[in-house]
Amino acid sequence: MVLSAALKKSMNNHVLYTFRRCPYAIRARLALANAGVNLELRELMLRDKPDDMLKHSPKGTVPVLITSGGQVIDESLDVMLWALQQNDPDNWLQKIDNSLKLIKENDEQFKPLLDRYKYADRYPELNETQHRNLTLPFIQSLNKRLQANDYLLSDRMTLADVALFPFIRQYAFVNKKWFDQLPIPALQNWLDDFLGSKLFIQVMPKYKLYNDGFQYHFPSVLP
Ligand SMILES: N[C@@H](CCC(=O)N[C@@H](CS)C(=O)NCC(=O)O)C(=O)O
Repeated sequence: MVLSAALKKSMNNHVLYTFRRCPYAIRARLALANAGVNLELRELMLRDKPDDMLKHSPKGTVPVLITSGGQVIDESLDVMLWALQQNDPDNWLQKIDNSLKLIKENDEQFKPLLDRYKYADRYPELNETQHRNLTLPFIQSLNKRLQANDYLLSDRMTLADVALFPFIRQYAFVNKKWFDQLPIPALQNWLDDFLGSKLFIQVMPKYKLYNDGFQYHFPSVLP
């Protein structure tokens, strides 16, 4: 069978289905970019997921990485670990057990509280301030860690920093004015540094949609 050039190309490349603002997709792109993994990026909207993505990963969440060998990796943490196993130039995998513990706390305990605060009108059993109050112990615990070290687990960035950052970003921007006046300067500085970093900017260009016929080389070529 003669393959079209496009099909041949996509068979040789890793492919990433992603949604720009999704915190899970952001953490995956950060790890992939830092590892220098070249891939074909396919941007989507959650309400209009490409059929070929759903064929590979019917659960329908982003990110989804399909490796050139055909392996489907559809959990963001697994994408990060896969990327860093290819190449981990800054040793983000140091203290991996502690990283995984903190990431679990973020994903399983903090994230549901963040959703309730961000979408408080969908959870009317409490008002927004009450929902927000429930998030504070975790936020304060991160600030305390950052008072002790430059990063969450040590004076070097680890997987935990990269995996949590997109969620803290999302949390801060629910009400940035309120977040900025909290007495948590260590966490605010950590967030600001990350927001201004080359790596973050590199993974946040506005891509056109794969369903409209666009796909991009990632991370090197900006659209
Ligand atoms: N546990 C998954 C969660 C990914 C996830 O929930 N992504 C959201 C977007 S931020 C999603 O795709 N939701 C599906 C939808 O809203 O249709 C992971 O870590 O990759």
